[in-house]
Amino acid sequence: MSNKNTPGEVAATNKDEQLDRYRNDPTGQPLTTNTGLKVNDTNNSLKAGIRGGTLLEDFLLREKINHFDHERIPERIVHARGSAAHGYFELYEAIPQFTKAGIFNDTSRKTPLFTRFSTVAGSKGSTDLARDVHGFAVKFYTEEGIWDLVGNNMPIFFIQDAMKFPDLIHSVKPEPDREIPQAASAHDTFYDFVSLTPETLHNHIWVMSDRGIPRSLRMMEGFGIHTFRMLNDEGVAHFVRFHWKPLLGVRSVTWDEAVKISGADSDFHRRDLWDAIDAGQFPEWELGLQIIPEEDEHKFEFDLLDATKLIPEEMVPVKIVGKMTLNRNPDNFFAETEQVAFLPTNLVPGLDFSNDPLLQGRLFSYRDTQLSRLGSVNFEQIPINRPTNGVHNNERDGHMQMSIPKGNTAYFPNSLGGGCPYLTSIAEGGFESFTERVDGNKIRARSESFVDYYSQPALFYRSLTDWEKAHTADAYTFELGKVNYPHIQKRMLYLISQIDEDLAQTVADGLGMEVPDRVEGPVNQAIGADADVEKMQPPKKKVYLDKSPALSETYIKTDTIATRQIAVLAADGFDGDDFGPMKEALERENAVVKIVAPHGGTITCTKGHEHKVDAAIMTTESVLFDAVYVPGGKKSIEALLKKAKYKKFVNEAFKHCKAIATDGAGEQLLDATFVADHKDDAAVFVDGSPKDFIKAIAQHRNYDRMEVAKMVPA
Ligand code: HDE
Repeated sequence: MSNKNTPGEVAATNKDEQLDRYRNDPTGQPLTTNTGLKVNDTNNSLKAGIRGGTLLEDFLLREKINHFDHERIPERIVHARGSAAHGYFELYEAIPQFTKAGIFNDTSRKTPLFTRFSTVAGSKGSTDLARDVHGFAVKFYTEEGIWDLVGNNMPIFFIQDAMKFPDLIHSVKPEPDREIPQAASAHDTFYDFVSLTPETLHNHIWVMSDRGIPRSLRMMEGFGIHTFRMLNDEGVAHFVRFHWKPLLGVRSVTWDEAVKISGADSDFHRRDLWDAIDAGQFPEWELGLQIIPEEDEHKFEFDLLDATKLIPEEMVPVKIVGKMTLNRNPDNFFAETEQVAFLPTNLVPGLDFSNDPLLQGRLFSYRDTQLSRLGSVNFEQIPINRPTNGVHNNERDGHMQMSIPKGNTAYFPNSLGGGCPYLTSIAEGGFESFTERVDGNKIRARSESFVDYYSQPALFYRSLTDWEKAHTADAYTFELGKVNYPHIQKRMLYLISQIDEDLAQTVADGLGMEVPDRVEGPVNQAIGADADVEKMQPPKKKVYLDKSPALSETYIKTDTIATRQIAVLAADGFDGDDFGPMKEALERENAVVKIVAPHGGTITCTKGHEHKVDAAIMTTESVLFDAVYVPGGKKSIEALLKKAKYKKFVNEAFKHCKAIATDGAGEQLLDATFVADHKDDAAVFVDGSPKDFIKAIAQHRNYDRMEVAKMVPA
């Protein structure tokens, strides 16, 4: 790679090394103005007399206040709430038969990357635990330039054509008159839109399932959604869909927890990601590809260009090709996480788009939005957005140009500049667009091959476990219960009945309504005023696959409890002989053990050792933990029993189907709770072994307890 003539920038093979040129460390440095002037007082303004008015002359005051006044930029129009981390990608196996992209051909490379996770609807300061689609955007700094894989944690999208995106987003965002509700889909306008636009049903049922409320950003799958293309050295193309598979498995919280976490710690996901990386517990995802030869394009019962359809893994297996590890937190939230700009148009040779009409619209939107968000066509010069290879072109000037382009030619072709920057042939690595034969009329319409809205939501629902189905039905009932217009609720019930009649009946029972057997007016108004509405009505669901086990959260197996948060309920006089071995066993598995005591500071165990309290009971909540352990110790238990919140803590852990263990007198706390009559539960351990407790935590939840858990008055 050449360092020659890189405007203002030396090429870097290492993103961290490149970022280091921009880091500003104030340690041991004097405070200065932006012009480097050392300052001797930043507490008092310059006044005409000690009690007099402030002088216009005070440039120190003006610089400080002026910068402050302009410290905000517009938040992202969608995906405003997000958290990010640095990491790298490693390839397991070269795949030159599919793509010539360097990142997929060189197993010795460690490609630096920056990944941002987000919710969609809420503002920048909204709760992490909103029920929502989650963004999963990865920026790879490859040797051939930046590749952005800007995906979500669900494999399909709400709409089929980019033209509908502003409508979708306007319907889900807070209603424009009162700006209510924040970060929530449970409101009239969203369901008005969804019920009139049945193509949304598939993504919608995913959001209603537990996938909409992940336990951790580290426990979500990621999907590129659209069909893309891979091109090999000979220009032969394959269709491809991208999948990220978390090594920690896919795990979620329950809705009751989500609501309570939003109050107890609205930064729950952000904190979890940061803490895990900070503790050296680096989250990892494997990258998988579903590869389809060009000639198989029309082999499926759905259209590969339709982003509301997934390709079941049972029909096209996911080929695992590499792994992403996130191993470093950003230095600065604004400079990196807020200013990072993802563009689906950021591609490298060997990758290309398909004609998916949703993807095609995105190819315009992302560059456009950066201009209002970051304010200048030079946004790619912001350190986090810079490629690690050199940038040379004739795009000059503009707000905040950070480079000093040399020479007197800013055009191509030129002879005065020696023909530089010069073009690169495809053989030598110049970008190549796939040559595709296109025939047909220029037409503003929807392909009939897209008109199947029920088959895949039905497949998804059929593939869930009983507890996943029950949670999904509860979510529909909750959301539709927040809708104030019976005609919208009825339209939704009708559409749900087309997915699954039992599901619709359960939701209708919860709403105190009947499932209608028809619905007034065309429910498919997204197809245009002149479309043949009758012809474009969605047909009854098809069954081309009975079940797709890969769609259930239980599909990815894992037995780790690393980073799981274990609450130890204890007070002065707790049994050190119980606690020691349990703590050791949990920490050996890299779980995080936290003492929740009646007060802050320290508590002393029966062995006379002082233990630091991690949280006083009044500062924390059961929903912030994955499991509860109560060591013995008569004095300790007496103290816990005096505080009602400990009983609430245990009751809630039981309600949320978490593992609970006690030793010795710890059982007395259980006896004072709902758990007293359920000590035979498979994830309740009275004087049990740490090994069994650990196994139960690794299972995430004991949902066999679900029906009993509903009775807990917490
Ligand atoms: Fe986005 N989307 N989107 N989107 N999207 C944005 O770009 C848009 C879509 C996704 O962490 C915006 O820089 C249109 C699908 C993620 O910074 C904006 C359409 C998928 C992120 C935009 C879609 C996504 C965005 C707002 C329909 C999954 C956050 C700020 C044609 C495959 C990236 C920004 C980050 C962000 C437009 C549909 C994922 C406005 C027009 C489908 C993860 O450009």
